[in-house]
Amino acid sequence: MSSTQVILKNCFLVLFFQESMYIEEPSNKNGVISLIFSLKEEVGALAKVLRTFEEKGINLTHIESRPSRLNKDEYEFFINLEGKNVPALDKIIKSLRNDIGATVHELSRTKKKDTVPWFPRSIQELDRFANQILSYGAELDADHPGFKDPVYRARRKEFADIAYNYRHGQPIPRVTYTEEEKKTWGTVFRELKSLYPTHACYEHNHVFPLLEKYCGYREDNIPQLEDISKFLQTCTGFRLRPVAGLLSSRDFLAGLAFRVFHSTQYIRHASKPMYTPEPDICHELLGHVPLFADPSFAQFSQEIGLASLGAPDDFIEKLATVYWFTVEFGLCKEGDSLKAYGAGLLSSFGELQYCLSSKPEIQPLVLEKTAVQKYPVTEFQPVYFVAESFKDAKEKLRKFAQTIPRPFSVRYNPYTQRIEVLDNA
Ligand code: HBI
Ligand code: NLE
Ligand code: FE
Repeated sequence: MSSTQVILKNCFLVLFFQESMYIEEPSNKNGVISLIFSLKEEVGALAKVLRTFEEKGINLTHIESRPSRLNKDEYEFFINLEGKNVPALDKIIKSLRNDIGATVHELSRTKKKDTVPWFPRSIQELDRFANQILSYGAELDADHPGFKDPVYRARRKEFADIAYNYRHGQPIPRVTYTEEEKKTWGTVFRELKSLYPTHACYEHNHVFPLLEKYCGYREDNIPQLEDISKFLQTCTGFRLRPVAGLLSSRDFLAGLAFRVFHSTQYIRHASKPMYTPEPDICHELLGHVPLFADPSFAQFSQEIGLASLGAPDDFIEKLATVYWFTVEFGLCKEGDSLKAYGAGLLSSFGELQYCLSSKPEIQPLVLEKTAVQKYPVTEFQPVYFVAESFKDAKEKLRKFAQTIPRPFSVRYNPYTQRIEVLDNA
């Protein structure tokens, strides 16, 4: 085949694939089932059939009729119905055939196991996640230190509303932080900054002074997401977008495929500066941001995102676990010593000291094992995994991603900011 033919063939596959693959829409989890059945022409024949659908609670969304060309005294009905209660539907089809003597053809049944979960194809489509948060950032659990603090709760709602109304391409609204908030930031900043030279990885320590120089990282100032987002774009093309609360793992990881990091903007409760289980501005800015400015780490993060697009639920869980033990709680080798690169460690002056002590268990990064490791989310980690380097972690991730059952592969086109889907068939 000539190279032109190869290119044409690939183009064709992309087009063909995008037209033909059934992608499950978020609003259409149950699929549509189409049937044709024929009935003898007599009073009430159709009504009788429709009643059986009604009795089983099956919703019809479309119906057409035509005289049968095979049997002059029969009518054919074409119907679409929502495939929610498949066992009931099987019963109805059986009874149509056996009790009413109808001829039934099943035209299509979009089986859930064959469908590919919806995923965003363009960076603008990340706007869809804004109202798909698992817990609204303003609702706190009873064991949250801010639960009984009405001022803190009202503040959390203000931040949630900024994120809720944000759309791709807009500047991220600037926030004037209160004196109390600045004080919390100051404590976290000061304590962590004194630990970074000995505890943080090389890349983190390399970028940190740049953030002080260009983005207002100071003990007495909480930097603005918009300034950081612009800075990151010049380093690696990563950008921030504000998020109102926790996203599902699927949505959160999908953002990374576009080099978009969903960032919270509120700060932890003043009563517990040294550790919080949820992400907050200290965690995002001190933990995540410095590493997203590193090209190799940025690429590793994007690979996790790309691997997640359209992956089945069990693989999303595995990728989220890999994310947890790398991007959030990863340790890496530096010569003979261990350093922290995980954001959950770099933003908690409690856990940053603990993770390099002799207390936790340390294991090498082996994705097949790492991906199924159980972990607590509200206390220090009992187990950490050590990466040889970001490059090594990225290569391991690529291999791991190949074990994900997907009938297609994806790549990100940075010029169009779109995901290109290639048929593997
Ligand atoms: N959502 N907003 C937000 N921030 C996170 O850090 C985050 C998330 N959802 C899931 C998640 N992190 C991870 O624990 C993994 O499931 C990807
Ligand atoms: N425990 C971290 C901290 O206190 O900053 C946050 C972890 C978020 C996953
Ligand atoms: Fe995080």
